[in-house]
Amino acid sequence: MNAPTSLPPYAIPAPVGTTLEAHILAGMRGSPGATGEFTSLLNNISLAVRIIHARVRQAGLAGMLGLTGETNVQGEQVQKLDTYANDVMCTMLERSLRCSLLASEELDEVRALSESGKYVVVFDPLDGSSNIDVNVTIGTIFAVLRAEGDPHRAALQPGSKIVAAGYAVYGSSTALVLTTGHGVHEFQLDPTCGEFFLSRSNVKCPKKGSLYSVNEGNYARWSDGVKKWVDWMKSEDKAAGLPYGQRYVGSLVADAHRTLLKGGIFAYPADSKNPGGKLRLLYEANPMAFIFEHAGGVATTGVGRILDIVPTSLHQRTPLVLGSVDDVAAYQRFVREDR
Ligand code: FBP
Repeated sequence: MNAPTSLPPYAIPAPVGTTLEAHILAGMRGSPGATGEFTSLLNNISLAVRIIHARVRQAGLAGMLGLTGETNVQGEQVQKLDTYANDVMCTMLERSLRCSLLASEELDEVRALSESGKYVVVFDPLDGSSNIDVNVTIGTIFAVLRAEGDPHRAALQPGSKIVAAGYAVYGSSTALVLTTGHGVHEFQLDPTCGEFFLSRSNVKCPKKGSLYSVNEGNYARWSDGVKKWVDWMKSEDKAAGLPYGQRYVGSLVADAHRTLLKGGIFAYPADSKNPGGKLRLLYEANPMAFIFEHAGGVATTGVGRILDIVPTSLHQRTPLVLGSVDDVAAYQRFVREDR
């Protein structure tokens, strides 16, 4: 009996989307001298994200909510999911044998791995910890650098040296946004088969948006320039498209992801409580800055380019302003008055 020529209507629809691995491999084919080590490192990171995704989705049932009772190097109370996500990232990076050194928000010091590893990975295993217990979007943020120079200081390279950066958003769906310096691409996790499929390629941050995102609870602690900026954002000015709408989730990944796709501005300025800023340079600001710049957006301290900062310590903080070219330029005009 011959095979049926056309599949019955309830058969599996084809064609299947582009997987993350196929997308990375296609990118590597274009790179002379590519050895596949970079691809396998990124595959290990995406597997870590899928394992963390699975635990996040069942956290409330698996006793994974709440605190461990420990305090991390940031002085923050550690959530059980922080520790779990950190363990998963460390294990997958170690197993990759491609990583000579890692640095994590949850580890006091860098961790040396395989000497033959060509890459350094810096990461925030679980971003938005304050939102874990209330079922609000959280994420994982990472950046990859080449293991150059003094092995112990290889994590302290400026963001301009990054070769790949990405973040995962554990929200209504799980998405992974990634750039290896050739455009910014978004992948959605299909939980039915546990695979990431390309959902948006060559993401561009719009030149101007209509949303601003900042924790206004810090208003009293801000400089005059920042206060004037936020007051202006809320003022009535049809020509300038004001007032803007306000959105603030309190998870960098969520606020940045919305800003990347819809445009507008996210800001975590320095203030009298955090004079150096709150967010961490190496594994929060730098990866986001690399992604925004490759999507045609901007990432600044308000005064200078985030990716130009030469890090001096592992957990140093920085003011961070991300977003559309026009909206960040407006912010900078206001804070310039502070100087
Ligand atoms: P972690 O949760 O990884 O420590 O990140 C810090 C963070 O939660 C960011 O995700 C977020 O943008 C910011 O802090 C929120 O701070 P605040 O509660 O002061 O607005």
